[in-house]
Amino acid sequence: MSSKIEHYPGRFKFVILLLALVVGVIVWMLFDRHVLNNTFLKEQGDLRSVRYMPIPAHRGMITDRNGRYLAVSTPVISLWGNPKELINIPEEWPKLATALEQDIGVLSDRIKNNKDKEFIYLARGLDPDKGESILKQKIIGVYSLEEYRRFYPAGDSVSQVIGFTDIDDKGREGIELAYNNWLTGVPGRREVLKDRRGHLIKDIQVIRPAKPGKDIQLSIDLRLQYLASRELHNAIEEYGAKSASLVLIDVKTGEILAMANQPTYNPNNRAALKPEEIRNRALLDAFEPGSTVKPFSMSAALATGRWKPTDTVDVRGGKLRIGHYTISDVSRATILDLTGVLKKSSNIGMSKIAFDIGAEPIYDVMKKVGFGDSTGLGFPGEGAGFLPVHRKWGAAETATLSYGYGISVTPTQLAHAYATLANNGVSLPLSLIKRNDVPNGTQAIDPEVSKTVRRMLQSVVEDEGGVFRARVSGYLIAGKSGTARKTIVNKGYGENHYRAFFAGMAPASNPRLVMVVVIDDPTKVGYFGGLLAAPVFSKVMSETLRMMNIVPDNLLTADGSIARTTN
Ligand code: 59J
Repeated sequence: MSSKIEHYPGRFKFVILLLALVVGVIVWMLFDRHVLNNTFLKEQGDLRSVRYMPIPAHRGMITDRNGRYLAVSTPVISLWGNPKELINIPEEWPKLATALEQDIGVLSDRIKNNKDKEFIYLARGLDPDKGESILKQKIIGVYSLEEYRRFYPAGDSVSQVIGFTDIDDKGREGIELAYNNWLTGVPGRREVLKDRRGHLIKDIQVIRPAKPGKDIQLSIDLRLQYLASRELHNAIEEYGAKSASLVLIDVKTGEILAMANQPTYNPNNRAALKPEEIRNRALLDAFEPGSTVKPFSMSAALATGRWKPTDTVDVRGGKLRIGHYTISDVSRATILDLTGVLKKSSNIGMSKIAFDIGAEPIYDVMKKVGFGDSTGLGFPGEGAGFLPVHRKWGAAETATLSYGYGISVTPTQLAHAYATLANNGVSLPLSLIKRNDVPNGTQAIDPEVSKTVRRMLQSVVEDEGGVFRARVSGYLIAGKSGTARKTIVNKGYGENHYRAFFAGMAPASNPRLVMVVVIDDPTKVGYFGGLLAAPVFSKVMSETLRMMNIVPDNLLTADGSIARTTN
């Protein structure tokens, strides 16, 4: 058998050779791919890697009632870096720092401190042009992200209402916070082909389109808002006041047409935000409203049927003692009818009426017009104020409630209550969002009573000796001024700190608009509401009536007599 093998020595050699050749080819191929052609293939592979990228969804717009932009999202580019790559190219850092307009020391420290990470932000929210020009320099380890940045075209005039978003586009204050879910979009997803440096080679497909956030149209009229904000600004300057607020309501719909506060801030530049500028005082700050609530106490008195406008009270002396408590009047008077009590703003007169009817009817009206309850606007941090309730009301508590102390309200609540008086006693829920339909209201004050009180408030402004600074030429105004001493923590009522108010409506014959003006802690000119707040009311109301084309109800006729429309 062994001799047989020796007969075919050539065949054996051939097989060995063949095997060796195959092994050799494999080794060569391995060598070729792993050593000779390594970079070429790696580059080819890297050049064509499939990635998934988010498609940014833009946030819904906020506009005023006429579609004017209040908050819009503009596309921006954010640049990020991969420190693992950047750490290897220190020679490029100065170029990068210059392009980013950043300090080279700070940038190199950030790269070094994050050298084990794969992501750091280099710059966020750059103008697309700027971002692209930096990307064009093709610095290794520098990548981009598409994002949106919020821009507030109306500047500082509506800032406390709109609020703002943070760097991640999330609502942080105001409407931006309250309606964050509504405004926020859902990012989409796309499949792309990218090179190793993250540069897009090819869009493959949109896996899920971005769902943009939904828009919001506010009830605010930007023209009126500008006007209100400007006049409040002038007022705090002229009066040396700490702050001021204004609320303007459409009586027929419950929509808030303007809500302004000073001091304010520019939402587009929030480098040095101060808490006192951010607060939407008109909705958040509650304080003792003083005599601006007298019309509601008067409504209660009339509604009991025990009082009619011609009835009188004796307010002689200017002081009324009840036990340890003294009620004082600033303006001296003798015998006043009910209109006179409002015109002279007699605390004594109001208290005597309150003693006669008791505190409960007054409490009931105040409760029904919304004092002590949040207005339900859903605004973050909105105040409810405070309406006291007692099982047994003492004389001092009854008196102070009737002329506006021991109770606290926000400017918006006060405006809401006046809007109810203006709307024949029907309380409509307020809205900061534009309304298409007017919701059902509730009858909070008897319609006849509200008409009577309105006529009294017209006398307060339009009659001789009235609050003439609140008047508007061509229109009849009904309203009430107020001046309230401010309480100082642990010190009771301060001698030199006041709030000046004016709350009113126009045209008085058939009111369309209600406005409340509050000036906090004036230090110049004076401190009475009739002196400081009434002129602001007059200026803003005057322009508002004209801008809204509301028919005048107080025009001079050709023969010089006054044509007054009454309802
Ligand atoms: C007033 C108060 C403080 C609290 C008094 C204003 C009270 C009171 C205890 C003295 C200035 C002042 C609970 S005045 O609003 O009566 O608006 O044009 O602050 O009475 O009992 O040196 N308003 N204001 N009262 N307190 N407590 C008048 C009046 C009002 C005016 C002027 C003159 C006060 C007509 C206020 C206005 O109607």
